[in-house]
Amino acid sequence: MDIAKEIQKRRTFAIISHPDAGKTTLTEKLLLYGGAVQLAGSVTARKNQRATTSDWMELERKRGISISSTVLQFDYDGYRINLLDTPGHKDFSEDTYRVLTAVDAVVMVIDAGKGIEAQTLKLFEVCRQRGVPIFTFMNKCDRPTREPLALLDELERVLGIGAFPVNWPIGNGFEFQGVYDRQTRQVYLFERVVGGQYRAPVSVGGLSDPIIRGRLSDETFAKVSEELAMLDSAGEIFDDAAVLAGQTTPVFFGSGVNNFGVQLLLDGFLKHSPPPKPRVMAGSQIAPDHAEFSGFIFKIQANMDPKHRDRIAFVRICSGKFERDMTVIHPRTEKKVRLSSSHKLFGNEREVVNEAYPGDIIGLVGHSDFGIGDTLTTDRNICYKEIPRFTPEAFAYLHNPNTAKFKQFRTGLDQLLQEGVIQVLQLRDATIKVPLLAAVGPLQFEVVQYRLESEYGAPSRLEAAPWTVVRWLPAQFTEPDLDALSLPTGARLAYDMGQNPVILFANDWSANYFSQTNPKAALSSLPIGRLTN
Ligand SMILES: Nc1nc2c(ncn2[C@@H]2O[C@H](COP(=O)(O)OP(=O)(O)OP(=O)(O)O)[C@@H](O)[C@H]2O)c(=O)[nH]1
Ligand SMILES: [Mg+2]
Repeated sequence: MDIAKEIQKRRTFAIISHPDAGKTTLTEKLLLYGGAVQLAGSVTARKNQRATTSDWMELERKRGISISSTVLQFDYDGYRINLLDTPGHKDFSEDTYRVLTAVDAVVMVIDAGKGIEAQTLKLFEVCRQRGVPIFTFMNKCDRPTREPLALLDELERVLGIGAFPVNWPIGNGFEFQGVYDRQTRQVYLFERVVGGQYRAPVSVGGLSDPIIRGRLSDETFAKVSEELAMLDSAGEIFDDAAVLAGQTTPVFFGSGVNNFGVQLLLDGFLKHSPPPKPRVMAGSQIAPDHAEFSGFIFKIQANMDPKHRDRIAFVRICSGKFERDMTVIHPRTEKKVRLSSSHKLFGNEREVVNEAYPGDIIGLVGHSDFGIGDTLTTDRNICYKEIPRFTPEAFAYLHNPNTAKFKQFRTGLDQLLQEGVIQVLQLRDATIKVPLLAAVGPLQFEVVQYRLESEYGAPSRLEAAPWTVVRWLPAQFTEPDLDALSLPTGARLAYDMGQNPVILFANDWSANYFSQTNPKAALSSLPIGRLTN
C-alpha cells in the first residue's frame, strides 16, 4: 500500500473548549454521523439510557464532566479519523495541552449563548502558537444565543483571527430551525428528535424555495436574508491557505444535543482540514513520509479496561509505517524495544492493530519503561520534544488510613503517578513519609482518591498542605548548597520524583522575596533538563 495515500486519508483532531460547551456531546454526535455508533449516548445518561463513548470513566459518568482525554478512531467517507475529546476544566488542562501536541487540527466549541470563555481563550492561544488550524462550532443554538454577527465579531476581536461563516443559523433559540450553507446556497432545516439519539431528519432547498420559505416566519426570513446579504457584500471567500495557516477559522452553527449541523460540520471539517504535517524537531523537519518510523507518547492511562488492568501508552505516529512486532529505539533508555501489543482505540475499547500510519494514535500495552514525552523510532536521529509541562499549584498529603491496604495504596499511587496527572514530592528532612501530592488543580486529587478506591480498593485521606507555589532550584545544587540556604518562614525544601531539589513556598510573595534575597539560587517554575517521571 502506498504510504502517501494512507497519510492523505488521515485526519487527527481534538475537540477543545471551556467546560460544558458541549465537546463530549458533539463528539458523540460526530460518532453517530460518522457511522461509528448506531445510537448516540448522552452525558447525563439516566437509567436505560446510553452514556457517551468518550466519557467512559465511572467518575465522568457520575459527575457529567470529562476528566481525561479520550481517543476515538473510526473510518468515514474514505477518511481514517483519529478524534480526541478533551476535558475543559482547567484542573485537567495538562492532559488537554498534551493532546494538542498530538493533533493536526482542532474543533473549538463555543456555547453560542456565552461566547468565548476563559478556558477557550487559553486553549486557543496554545493552538495559535503551534499554528494548528482551528474550526469553530457555535453550539447550543437551540437556546437563546448572542447575535451571530456579534459572535463572529468577538472571534475576530478577542482571538485576533479571521472568522469565515461556512453556514448561518436560521432562527434563534426555540425558533432555531436550521442553517444556510453559504457554499452551496442551500438551506438545511432540521427536525428535533427526542433525546437526539438518532440522526435528525433534514429538508434541503434554496432559501426562497416555497416549501422552505413556508416553514420560516416572515421575521426570520427577513432577518436571515438581510444578514446573508451583508455577509455576501463583504465579498470574502473561503481561503483554504488562511485556514491551514491558522489565520482564519471556518465557523459552523448548530446544536450538538439536537444533532443540528453536525453532518455539515463533519463534512466541512474533513474537506478543509489538513492531513498529517511534518513535525519540527530541533529546527529540522521530519516529514510524515520519511522512510523511518517515529512517534511520541503523549498520554499514559492505567486500567482503561477493568478486565485487563494494564496500562496503555498513547502514541502519535509522526512518520513511516508502524508494524506490529517491529523493534524500535527508545531514546530515553537507549534500549531496543519490540512493540507487539499494539491497539487501535475507541473510548475504552481496543482492538489489535497490525499496521498504522502517520496521524494514527495507537495504544501500546505493557511497557513499564515508557513515560510521557518519550519518542519511539527506528531512526537514531529522531527525538521529539513535544510535551509541555505544567507547574503544580495545588499541594496535599495523601494518607493511607488502612495499613492492611498498604500494598494496594502504594501500587495504585505508583501507577497513577506514571500517568503524569499528579506528581509526588518528598520533603527534605521529613520525619514521616506521607506522600505529598502536587497537581495543577485540586480536582486532580479527587480523581486520584476516587481511582485509588475504585480501581485498587485502597481508601485514602487527603490533608491540605500549606503551600501554593513550587520552584525548582538549579540542577547543579549540592546538598551543602541546600544546607546553606535560608528560607522564608513557612517555606520548605523538597525533592521531585527525579530527585531534583525544589522549594515549596506559602505564596508568590514569599517566592519573590526569596529570589531577591538569594540571587545565586535562580528559581524556575519547571524542572530544567530531564522529565521527572
Ligand atoms: N441546550 C443544549 N445543551 C447542550 C448542547 N450540547 C450539549 N449540551 C449540554 O451541555 C452540557 C455539557 O455538555 P458536555 O458535552 O458534557 O460538555 P463538555 O464540553 O464535554 O464538558 P467538559 O468535558 O466537562 O468540559 C450537557 O448537559 C449537555 O447535554 C446543545 O446543543 N444544546
Ligand atoms: Mg466532555
